[in-house]
Amino acid sequence: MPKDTTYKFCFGPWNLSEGQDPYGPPTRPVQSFDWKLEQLKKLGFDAMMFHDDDAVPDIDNKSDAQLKSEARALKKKLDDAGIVAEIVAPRLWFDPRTIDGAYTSNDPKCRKYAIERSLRCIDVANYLDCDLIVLWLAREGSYIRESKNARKCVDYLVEAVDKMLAHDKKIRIAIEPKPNEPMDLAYIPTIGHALALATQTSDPKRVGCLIESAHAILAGLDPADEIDFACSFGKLWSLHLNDQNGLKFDQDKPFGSANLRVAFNQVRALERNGYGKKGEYVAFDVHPFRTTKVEHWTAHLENSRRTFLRLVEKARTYPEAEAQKLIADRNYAALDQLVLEHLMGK
Ligand code: GLO
Ligand code: MG
Repeated sequence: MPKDTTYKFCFGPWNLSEGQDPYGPPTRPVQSFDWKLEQLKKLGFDAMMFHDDDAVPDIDNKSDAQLKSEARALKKKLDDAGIVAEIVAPRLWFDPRTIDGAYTSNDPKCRKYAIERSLRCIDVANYLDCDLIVLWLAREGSYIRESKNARKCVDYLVEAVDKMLAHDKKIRIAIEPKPNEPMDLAYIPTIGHALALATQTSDPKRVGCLIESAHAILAGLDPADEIDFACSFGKLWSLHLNDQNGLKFDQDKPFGSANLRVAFNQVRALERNGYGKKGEYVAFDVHPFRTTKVEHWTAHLENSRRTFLRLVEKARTYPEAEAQKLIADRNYAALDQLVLEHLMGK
């Protein structure tokens, strides 16, 4: 496998999923968290990402004291394994109180729940010695346009983020945009929306973003452009690399699996922006195919990292001078072919 020390890698327990989809049950036996951590360690990844209830299962029914002791026990387990907690994300899409949205629910009791749950998520992050939480705003949007007041919803989102920033003066928040699924239309569909929202909060310096390749593609955008945009504001604090074959359900395919050239351009964008140099991680938010056998359960993660590292080599050996000549001559047909030849190799 190609070696590179610039990048540190990460995935979450949900990336070793069991094969369930909306139309059918698991296709692999349910595995424990400890098994998943062991796989991560065996694969030589550096960090794990968490939902609050991956860290403290059944979190809503746990007291603050229980939350503290369970999160601390997990921290010890991670320390013993030499693994860091990269991020913690409040899972705001399972509970009945989040049916009609979490921070943007029409019901004030539900909005209150969502905020309280997020503050507890920050507590979990603190116990895990992690200063970054991720907000994937799964249900902040609508199925029926007229069911919510989108103007008010922006205020609700800012209010929720402000409460989090006030709860912990050191916590940073990375917003992970996605244009649809589970909602028909989400309120924060792109990085531009996420960064605009950040400017409205009480401490914009502590609000940044996370780009997921598939989510950018679902928004009809090029993930590499999203990376450059976020980096030009110094706001790309985490990353979910994966792939997506066009506009359909969120596929979370292995990185580069659908479009190698789009993947290459993401790696080039990361390289030119020095992503990873301030300690940021490359996470793969990828899932095994439903057909995957137990003995191949971790292949999608290994393959994603392998493709990523091979593309780093491709980015570093890209014939830049030749490309610049073609650009100066506006010979984009030749430039196009240069890229293809470089990717195909000899
Ligand atoms: C789903 C998202 C999801 C988040 C995760 C962390 O489409 O990509 O996997 O990344 O829940 O917040
Ligand atoms: Mg993601």
